[in-house]
Order: sequence, then structure tokens, then C-alpha cells
Amino acid sequence: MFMRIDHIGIACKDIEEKIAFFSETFELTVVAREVNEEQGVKEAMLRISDGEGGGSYIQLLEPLSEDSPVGKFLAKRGEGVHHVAFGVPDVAQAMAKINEKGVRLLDERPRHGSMGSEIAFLHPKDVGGMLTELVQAPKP
Ligand code: V0V
Ligand code: CO
Repeated sequence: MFMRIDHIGIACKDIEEKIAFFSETFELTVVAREVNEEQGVKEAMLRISDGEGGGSYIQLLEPLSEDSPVGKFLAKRGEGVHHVAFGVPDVAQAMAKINEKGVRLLDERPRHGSMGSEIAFLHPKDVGGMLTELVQAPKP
């Protein structure tokens, strides 16, 4: 079901500062920047590698408001790893299969994600404390 780690999402207070840090320290390039109103984030994708089914990235996330998922996370836990996203061939199919095993889905249907992807989240309490995202990359 999981083909690769698509991205590690990192919550930060100041995305510009963290973009500068990650790109300079690890020699990573920002390949996309987006504001996702539905998810309440301003985000940037820094490419680590390319692959046939999709690439692998670090996703930097700055909240658009305090009551968004990332805003609440920052208030409660501070900056750090917010979620891990796995690439799947078909997000709707993966959601159905995973839900059958008793894992709670946080989305009833796939949502719009970074760079034209389709995404869905799984409840962290059902995945060993890890907020988990499923990502279906757009067809090339
Ligand atoms: C909350 N909890 C977490 C967590 N956030 N555990 C691990 N990782 C996280 N990121 C824990 C929290 O400590 C609580 O445990 C429990 O889950 C319930 O949390 P809460 O604070 O009471 O509830 P909320 O209202 O903060 O909701 C948490 C969830 C929410 C995970 C349900 O953040 C959510 O729906 N997230 C999915 C959407 C999202 O995160 N979007 C932003 C990324 P205790 O303290 O009770 O033990 S957008 C993105 O990645 C995009 C666009 C993309 O990739 O393309
Ligand atoms: Co993400």
C-alpha cells in the first residue's frame, strides 16, 4: 500500500526562516509554495529525491491561524515534526482498506494537497501517536 515516504511535515512559526535554514544547511531546493486555506497552512516543499510514482520532500508548515491544526499543534507542542506522509497509488482505495482495519480517518473524502496531490489524514491516536497522511501524486 505504501510506496514511499512522500514527505515529513514540520510545523514552524516562521516559514521564511525555516526555508532559509533547510535550504542552506541541507542544500535542498524549494520546488513549490502554496497557501492551502482548507488546511489552514502556508507551506513549502523542499525536494529530497524524485521517483516514478512521485518524489520525496520536506514540507514546511506555517499556520494561517491559531485555531488551525498546525496553529494548535504549535501552541501545545512547539515547533517540530507534525506529520509523516506516505505515497499510495490510490488514496480513496487506501482510505477504505485502512478504515476497514479500525483506523479512524480524519477526512471523509480525499482533499486537495500540495502540488496537485490528493491527500487524506489518519488519526494519530490510532497510528502510534503519529499523524499520518496518505498522498496520491498527480499523474505525470
Ligand atoms: C494532535 N495530536 C497529535 C497531533 N495533533 N499527535 C501527533 N501528531 C500531531 N500532529 C494529539 C493531541 O496531542 C491529542 O492527544 C489528540 O491528538 C487530539 O488532539 P487535539 O489537540 O485535542 O485535537 P485537534 O483539534 O488539535 O486535532 C488534532 C487532529 C487535527 C490531528 C485531529 O490536527 C487534524 O485533523 N489534522 C489533519 C489536518 C492537518 O493536520 N492539516 C495540516 C497539514 P492528547 O493530548 O489528548 O493525548 S496540511 C498538509 O499536510 C498538506 C496540505 C499537504 O501535505 O499537502
Ligand atoms: Co502534508
